[in-house]
Amino acid sequence: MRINVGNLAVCVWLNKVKTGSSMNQGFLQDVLAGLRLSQKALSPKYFYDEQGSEYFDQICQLEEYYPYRTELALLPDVAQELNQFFTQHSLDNVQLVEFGAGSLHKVKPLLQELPMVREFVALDISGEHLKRASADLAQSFPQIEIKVAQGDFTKPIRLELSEATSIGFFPGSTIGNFEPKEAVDFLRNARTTLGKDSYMLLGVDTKKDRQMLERAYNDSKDITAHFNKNILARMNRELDADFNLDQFRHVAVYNQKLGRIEMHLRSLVQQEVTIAGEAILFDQDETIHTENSYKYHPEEFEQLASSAGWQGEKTWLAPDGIFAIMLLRNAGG
Ligand code: AVJ
Repeated sequence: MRINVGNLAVCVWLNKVKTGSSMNQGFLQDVLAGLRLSQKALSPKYFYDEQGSEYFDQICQLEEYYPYRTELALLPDVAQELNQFFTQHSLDNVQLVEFGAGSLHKVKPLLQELPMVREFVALDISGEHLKRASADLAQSFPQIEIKVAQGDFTKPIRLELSEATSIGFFPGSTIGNFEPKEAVDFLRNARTTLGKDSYMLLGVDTKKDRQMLERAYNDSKDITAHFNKNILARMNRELDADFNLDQFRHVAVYNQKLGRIEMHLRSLVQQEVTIAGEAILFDQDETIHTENSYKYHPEEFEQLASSAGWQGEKTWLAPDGIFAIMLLRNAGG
């Protein structure tokens, strides 16, 4: 059997594979700390329980949400050129490591074109979702060793590395969820995780006009609103909270100065909410900041990556420059 899920073999790869209960502990602590801030805030990583991962998959099918389909359309070309590049560099034993692997749609075009990939390691915070997706992937690629692990990749992780050259894969512009400083930390950690002579392939959403950006996060079917509010529903389910979802409104705006989409949940009334016995007060119009999605000019991102020890090797741009896929090389040091 090629897939190891939730067993001891998985624990060997990760410093800490969070179990259901310790995950909940961390969730409660983070929630209470975040909601005590003067600008209330929650980490977007908590969107992705079963329900949230499902909503996110629906977002990816929306006409307004250009990042998903734009990146997916770019990947076959990227994969072909990567094949040439790796062949030229005589890389014949490659291990692909995907961060935040989710539904595993994006890796398929890569696995199809890259015969040198012998092993695929998928990390995601939503274990069940990943488990289902990986069973499907294993069927399509019987020749590739597939390993999946539930884990929080915002923390440093340690992988049991084979002799293979490691290539990190971080699609979807999920890197945009980090503050730029945190993105540098993540990239530096990834460099340690992947080892010397490694590469990193990243999806980066680019800066563009406000209208297109805001449309992508304010879809006409309100799926993004459900996705955003799911974090409230999740607290109700898991933390014995009593949020009334109708008393909050989804807000997504482009903060041009900071180059990021911000998602918030705005309290429509003054109200008190209880979470695990703790009372939290909301003024009318007060918001919970639930997500940042940073947008970068490709050169700007290269600059950021270089401060984490990664050198820009190649950039693929979608038509009109609306999305970028970037290959970085571990510059050592
Ligand atoms: C998964 C982080 C790339 O920022 O565009 C989609 C998440 N939030 N719609 C993004 C998201 C609202 C998405 N990432």
